[in-house]
Amino acid sequence: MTASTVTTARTAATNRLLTASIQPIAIPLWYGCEVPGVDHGALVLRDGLQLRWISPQYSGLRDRLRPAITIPVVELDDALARIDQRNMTFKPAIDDANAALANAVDTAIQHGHLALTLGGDHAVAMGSIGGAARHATKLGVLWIDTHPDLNTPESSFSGHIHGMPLGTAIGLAPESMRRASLLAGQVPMIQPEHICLLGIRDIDAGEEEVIAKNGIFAHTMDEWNDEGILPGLEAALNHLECQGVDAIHLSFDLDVLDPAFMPGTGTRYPGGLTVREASQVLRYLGAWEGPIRSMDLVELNPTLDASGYSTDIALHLLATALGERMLSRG
Ligand SMILES: [Mn+2]
Repeated sequence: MTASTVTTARTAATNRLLTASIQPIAIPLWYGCEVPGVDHGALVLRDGLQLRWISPQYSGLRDRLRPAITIPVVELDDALARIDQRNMTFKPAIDDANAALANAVDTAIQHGHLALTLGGDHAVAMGSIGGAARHATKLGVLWIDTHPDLNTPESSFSGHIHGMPLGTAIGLAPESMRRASLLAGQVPMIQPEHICLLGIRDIDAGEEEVIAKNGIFAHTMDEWNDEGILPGLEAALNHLECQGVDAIHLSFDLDVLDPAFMPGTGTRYPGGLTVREASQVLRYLGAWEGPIRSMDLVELNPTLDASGYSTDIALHLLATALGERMLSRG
């Protein structure tokens, strides 16, 4: 099966992954996962992408790459003393950063760029989805992650805000996550039926309930594996098309990879994607004709993998998503 069999009617909408100018937006946020180091991941991805395409063979990719924007994140002197208190202490700092991120994503999309958010932890998806949703009537979200991130401050066991971005985006916490909930200008930012979850395998009971109650499209990693990586991906994309979404945000959490390939991330869980499978998914998405306008790559924590292997893989997958191939023939 090829990408062209998936889409027939949506040729007018543009997939920006392989063709648009690329606007990297680094957001060195770690307050959502409460594990320092993932902030460094944002800067490593930002700078690594720039360096990677210096050689002449990559001039086409380099020409698409715009100077990166870096979203300021307030440095709290006592941050390390505040972690794991389950008291939402980092919420104001996260809200401030996401407000700036949403504006940057909004502007990038408006100018026709691919809005590329480089985390940072997954709490940044509140900002990126908020910004992307401002430019869509029905924003679809393709969420490739070990975690559904459908928690709220009320349901979360850990209290870590990086487990709450989708819960916030579908309006489950209009009061307790008030500022974040309003990032798209309306609550909710997106409808649950416009979300596809792929690769989930570390799922809280409350999240399972939200998935069931709202009929959210969800393939666990085992289901995705049994169905086949490309057929499962096609099913998700067909679901988004059938829902009539007019723009798509891709949110890729590196912890969806198997920890054997991606030890440098904070919440590891066995049985994830191989590097080749992740590459296959990203290359398929690039060839697809649906309206992907924005993307997140999140949760790289280089300090958890001093070998540099995780960073290499993250950059390899990022470059693959943006069109880098092993040979120019594809
Ligand atoms: Mn995750």
